[in-house]
Amino acid sequence: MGLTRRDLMLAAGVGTAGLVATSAGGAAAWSVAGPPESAADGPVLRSRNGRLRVDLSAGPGNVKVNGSSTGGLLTYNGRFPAPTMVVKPGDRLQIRLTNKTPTWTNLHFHGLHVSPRGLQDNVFAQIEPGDTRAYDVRIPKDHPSGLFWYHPHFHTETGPQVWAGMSGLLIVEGGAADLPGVKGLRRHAFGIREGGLGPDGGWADYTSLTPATSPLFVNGRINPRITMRPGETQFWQLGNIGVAAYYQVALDGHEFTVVEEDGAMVWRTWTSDTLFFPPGKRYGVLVTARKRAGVVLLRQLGYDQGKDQWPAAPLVRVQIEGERAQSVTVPEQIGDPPSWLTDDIAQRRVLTLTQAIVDGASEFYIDGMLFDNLTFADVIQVKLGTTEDWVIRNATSVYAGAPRNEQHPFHIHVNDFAVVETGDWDPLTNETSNRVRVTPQSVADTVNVPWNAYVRFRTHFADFVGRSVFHCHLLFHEDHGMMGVFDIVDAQGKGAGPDQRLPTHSH
Ligand SMILES: [Cu+2]
Repeated sequence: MGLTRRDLMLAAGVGTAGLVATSAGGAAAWSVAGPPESAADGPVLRSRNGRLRVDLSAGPGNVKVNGSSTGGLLTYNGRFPAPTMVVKPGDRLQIRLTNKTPTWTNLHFHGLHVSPRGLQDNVFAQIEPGDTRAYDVRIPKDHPSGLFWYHPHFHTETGPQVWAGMSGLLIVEGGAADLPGVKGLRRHAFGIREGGLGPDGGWADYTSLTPATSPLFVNGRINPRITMRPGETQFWQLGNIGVAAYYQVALDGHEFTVVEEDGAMVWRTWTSDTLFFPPGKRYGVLVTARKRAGVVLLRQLGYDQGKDQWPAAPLVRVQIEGERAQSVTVPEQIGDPPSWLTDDIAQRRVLTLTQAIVDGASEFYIDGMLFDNLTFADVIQVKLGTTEDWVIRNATSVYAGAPRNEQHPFHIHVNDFAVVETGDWDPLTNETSNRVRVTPQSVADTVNVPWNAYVRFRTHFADFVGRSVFHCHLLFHEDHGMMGVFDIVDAQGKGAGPDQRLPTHSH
């Protein structure tokens, strides 16, 4: 319901650009004819009268990938990527999720500040194969505006299911998009992710994921095309909705003015030639096209994550053409920092990310613990309404037993944080160096922690009690243990819900 007719109409607008995979020395080479502009942004489902009702069916089936029917994916409603959902602060997001996959699943709304209990943003929810469950996510009236995304978060299945196609964009309207001058600009939302075709032409197996053989998709397309008029300013929201790739993104000869980070308007804008996207990261930016017509490319410049080296690749073809347009600028100061940034610190915590090879298999830990083994004694208790100071440090180099180190994108659910300090840290001597005090200009929900380094942030636990998680957003790491649990508890001791059982079932 709701989806069907609109989807059919949108599908009719999608062109016939072919995805061509040719075998050359065993490696897949990729080329593609330019898809029509209508395909650059995927299908959109918008809330009406305070509600967005969606039927989502998660399951296998042949799916159009870059214009070609492809088997071996798991998708929502047969779409790759899943439909973009657009809601407003104060809306209810009501999703009837039917699980037609062969394993457990659930839904996570990455970055949303909503309840982690019941069937809202509850990663402990378990939806069995064949079951249909009704999510009812109540988005607060004062919810930040920006780009979010949704994907399954059932432990051990998150990586395989997102890899197979189950992720999509979620936009909360307002914020930077409504700034004077910005409102009315042409907009694009780009969900960027890696993927792959197997030898049989179907979607490649998750375990075969390598940077060298993974083509990059933007809204399910390889190198989609958009247009800009000379001098035109557009508002772009970009997010990394894949499983492992890191992106350093640039637009030839242009710069980005950052107005939004991780689903919240920044309070001080900044300009940059590049945008850095570890898994899960999002930015909203203003881009002003040069005055000369022609084609420029939005590019992945490439990134060395330590274990994986992501190569350079084009993402979007930007055709600058037509009549000159008026450029738009915004002031540096567009908002105010959250008042909790100057709160007294109720609690300081240090979390250490490590990994090891055990019996030939990779294990990933937070403070030496696998998520699978956590008991109630390992759950971090935080108090509703307080502000804490957390240090996340990466000791991968000590335990990796491998010549290369790894970086970890740290992500926490329910509440945002503001990074206040970064630096190097030697896990052998416990000495810190190159300390940089950061004056926050924005909040975030995802931050990269390089090897032998640390990140310090402040976070405030507002509005919602319940049990939730923090974890590495490299989904293989998360699925293999690098995830911790925290309970937000109110003054009466109310916290985790009855449907938020730990994997050890011992709470
Ligand atoms: Cu990691």
